[in-house]
Amino acid sequence: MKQFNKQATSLLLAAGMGLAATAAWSADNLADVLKARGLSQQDLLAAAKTYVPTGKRDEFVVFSSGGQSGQVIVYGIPSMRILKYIGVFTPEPWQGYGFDESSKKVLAGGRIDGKDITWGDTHHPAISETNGEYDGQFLFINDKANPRIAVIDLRDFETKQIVVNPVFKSEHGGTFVTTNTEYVIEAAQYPAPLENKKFYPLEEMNEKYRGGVTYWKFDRKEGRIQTNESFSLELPPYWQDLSDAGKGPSEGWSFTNSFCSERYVGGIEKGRPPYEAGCSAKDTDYLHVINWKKAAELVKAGKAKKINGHNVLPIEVSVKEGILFLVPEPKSPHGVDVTPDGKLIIVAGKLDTHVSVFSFEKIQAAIQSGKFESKDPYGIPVIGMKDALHVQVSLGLGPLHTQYDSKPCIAYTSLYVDSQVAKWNYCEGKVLDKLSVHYNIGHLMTMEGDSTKPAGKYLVALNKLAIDRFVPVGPLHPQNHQLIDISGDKMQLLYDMPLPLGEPHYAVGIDAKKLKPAVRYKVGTDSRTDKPHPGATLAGQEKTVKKGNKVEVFGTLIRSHITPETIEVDVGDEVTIHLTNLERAQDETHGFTVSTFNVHASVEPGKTVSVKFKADKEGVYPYYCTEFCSALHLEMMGYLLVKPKGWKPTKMELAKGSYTEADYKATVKKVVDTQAIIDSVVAYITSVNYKDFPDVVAMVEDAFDQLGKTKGLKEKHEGFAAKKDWENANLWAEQIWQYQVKTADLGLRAKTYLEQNGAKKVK
Ligand code: K7E
Ligand code: CUA
Repeated sequence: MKQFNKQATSLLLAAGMGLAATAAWSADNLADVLKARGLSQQDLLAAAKTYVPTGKRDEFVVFSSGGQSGQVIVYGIPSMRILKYIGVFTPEPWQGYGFDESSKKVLAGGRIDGKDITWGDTHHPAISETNGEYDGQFLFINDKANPRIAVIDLRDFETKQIVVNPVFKSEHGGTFVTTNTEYVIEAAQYPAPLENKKFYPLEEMNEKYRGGVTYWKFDRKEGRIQTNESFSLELPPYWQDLSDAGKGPSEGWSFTNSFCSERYVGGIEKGRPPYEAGCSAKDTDYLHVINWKKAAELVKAGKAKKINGHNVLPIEVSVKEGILFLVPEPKSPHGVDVTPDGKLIIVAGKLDTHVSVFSFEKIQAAIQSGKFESKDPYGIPVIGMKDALHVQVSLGLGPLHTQYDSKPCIAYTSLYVDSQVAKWNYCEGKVLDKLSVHYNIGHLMTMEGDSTKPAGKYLVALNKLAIDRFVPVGPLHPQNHQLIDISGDKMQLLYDMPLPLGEPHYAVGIDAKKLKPAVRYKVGTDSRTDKPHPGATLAGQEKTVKKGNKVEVFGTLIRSHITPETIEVDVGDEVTIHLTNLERAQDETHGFTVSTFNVHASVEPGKTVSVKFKADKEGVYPYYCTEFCSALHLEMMGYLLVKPKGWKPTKMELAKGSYTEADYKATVKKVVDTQAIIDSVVAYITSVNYKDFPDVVAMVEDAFDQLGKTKGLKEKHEGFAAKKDWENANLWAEQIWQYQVKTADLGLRAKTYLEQNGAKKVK
């Protein structure tokens, strides 16, 4: 943080000097640019704080909900450059998500009542934690509309699992993880009968409608949620909202706020005041305080009842066993955020200018001494607000969410109505600073701000409205994520980023160094199951198998050809094409599609993917690689021939080229010349300490991999030449050159890398 200020000063000095000496500088000096673009020194400072020069990387990585897109958006901080969209609840064609067989199975995990649901209203991402700190292994995200949770593995940034909540019809307060990611918390939103497909009239709201909180058991070794070990607490038909897990002293507990504890039922069409009036009539709603550790034990002890095959602890059991309590919280609260030390719980008012800071110690003292002010209509003990409060602070209009700084006692709260971020001290209950944002902020997010060790430095305001901030793109505006420097005493606005995909509600930011994604898969891996793919194929073992009307192709991909290059089937056959990417080079992804059959796969190095379709129409359908993977990427193709019933071949010869001996000799010379280039590059690489550069070692390995494929081809083309078959002689010599080109390409990339990264001569 000090560093920031130092940098800032020297930059300002530099800019100031520039302004003073304008006349002497060339046309494109800093001062001229500032003037021409109408930038202030403050702008320049912000630019310097956010600019990440070419070749450099961001310090933090953000996982943002993609809102109604059903995806996750990944971007870097401080640059705010978008890095990836992860397909989660919605098919995502680039990654083949929903267009290849394994990813279809992941999406099928999110089917409800036998129907595909191909969108999601994603709200709250959460990074897996170890001892309350982000560990960078997994990401979870919820779907509010169709109560579901997804698991993303951060080794490959792919969605591995979607689970459907068995008892809710909507949810909001997910996902929040416990200190060691034992459970992923998901709370209901709008009350409904817990039993599936059960109808009760709205008049029976109080008796038959229920809310709840689900604790999804996460198996870290498998990287999957274990549904049979998961459970829910039945809760009254208050509208449970957000949640957070306790940590430190409050570990083992979780907190879920609620609104509409009025249990109001609207009906504008019947002349009743709308929900918005009836749901905000009372001055207080309830914070649910739950001992999840004990709840898990009760479930193990058989105290749960099964609803829709899922373990649910009835309210009476939770009350009797002393694991469920309520604390009044002011007027239609929103957001519940446990402080990094786990001692306090901050709830924002939404319709109240206050944030309320509750003390876990006081809550526990009330529970221990049995000091309750009343019981709610369902018999749940209610702790007096005064007995639980640490402090209440008036921050402004529409407080929603709170995040924490690396500095003790410092929090930031979003003020929706005021369109401001408030910085305040929650230990002393003092407002420290306010910053206007643009406009109507929902969530905000500090780096690692949900963990026990927030990293400070930056805050992102996730603003709902952009209004006039960007070039207009029609009535539907992007959202505006604003980057704010929180390293000093005063917050400083640095950058506006339009987010053009859904309404991102929440985001989490992690130190980029904690993420260790893989470069390639072990050859033959099914990335969605993390297991060996039954369709995996090695080079030279490609084959097409036909059994009855089922055709299975076991193929491979490598620059720049697909093996096989012709697939012949009969009309009506069910075709499955398994493809293994044999590349090991970083970023050598191939794609695959077959014309008009609505299949697509992204096949990263080492991955095996299957696409499946019914060849229900006769004809000729090109298939090709969809990633521009090499200079001869366009040649990476083949033909699917769907033959009519009873078709017999008539003309058996393929059209021939007219190659001559001269063509052959020219190709052979090209091969010899190219080899000389390769040899010189190899000589350079081996003359320096290339082994000290793991990236280069990988490139060299890949290069020799490619060159190794030329083995036996020289004898082959010479054999054809001896028989004066110039076509085959020339083409096989050409194929050697194709491999050489890829070798040279990698070699030159390695050479450039070494030159740019200060490789040293070795003897
Ligand atoms: Cu406040 Cu869904 Cu987290 Cu939106 S919620 S803002
Ligand atoms: Cu492989 Cu293009």
